[in-house]
Amino acid sequence: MMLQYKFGIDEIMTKLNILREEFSHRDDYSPIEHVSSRLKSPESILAKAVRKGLEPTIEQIAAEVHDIAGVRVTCSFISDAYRVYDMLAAQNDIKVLQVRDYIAAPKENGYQSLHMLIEVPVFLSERVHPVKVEVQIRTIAMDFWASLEHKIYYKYEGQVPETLLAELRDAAATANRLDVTMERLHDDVKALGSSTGRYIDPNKAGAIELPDTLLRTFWPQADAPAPVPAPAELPRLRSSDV
Ligand code: 0O2
Repeated sequence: MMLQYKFGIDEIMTKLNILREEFSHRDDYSPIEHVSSRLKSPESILAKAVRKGLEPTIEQIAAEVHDIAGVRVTCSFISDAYRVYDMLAAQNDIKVLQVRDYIAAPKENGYQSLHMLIEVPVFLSERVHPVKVEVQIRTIAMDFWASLEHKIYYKYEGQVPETLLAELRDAAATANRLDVTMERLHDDVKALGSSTGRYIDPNKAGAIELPDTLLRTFWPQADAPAPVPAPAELPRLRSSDV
């Protein structure tokens, strides 16, 4: 049983690594920063089964414990998390069984992450076995918060003092502000990159690329990016032109 879950993890890791490599080659940027996986230990599976009041049978456990095979994807930006979700959900050998969007609706303690429970076929020698894998997709900031919260939770054996819980909720809000700010900055820089104008340096008799917004800051009279003549005919602009 555990081997089948391991194969399920292998399938999803391969899919994610292919996506990551393809993005890195094509765009020089990947929405996937990091991928890790873990197979829940038999002790943790049993503990979860007991917590959920299940019969300790393989059938009950396989039906009700959804995160025996777990894959975690970290992304730089919140929009990347949804992008990764869309790319996985669109693969036609993957069946999405359940989605929990703790980014849109964070948990009471501040936990944020996008969870998708998926089923992937594993091709064994004599049959095809559908395996459930829980994929957690989140930003680096959310991941940082979740791993610390997890440690604190286990250190206090679930009885975390209220002051610490309040600080964790604050920290989750801070992490979210950081995510939102970083994403806005990233979008601004992308927008600058896609609309560059040209500024002719009077001293160097050459043209350098400047984002439109900067060009207009230094050259307000420019309604459109300055036309760039062929190098041989470059004019010398007076400083009053600029
Ligand atoms: P571990 O040690 O990471 O394996 P369900 O039976 O599906 O209704 P479940 O399994 O609690 O209930 O579902 P959920 O909410 O999808 O949580 C599954 C996993 O998400 C957890 O597994 C954690 O890894 C992570 N997670 C959920 N809530 C929190 C949280 O508040 N803080 C942190 N740090 N992680 C969380 P396990 O088995 O609880 O833990």
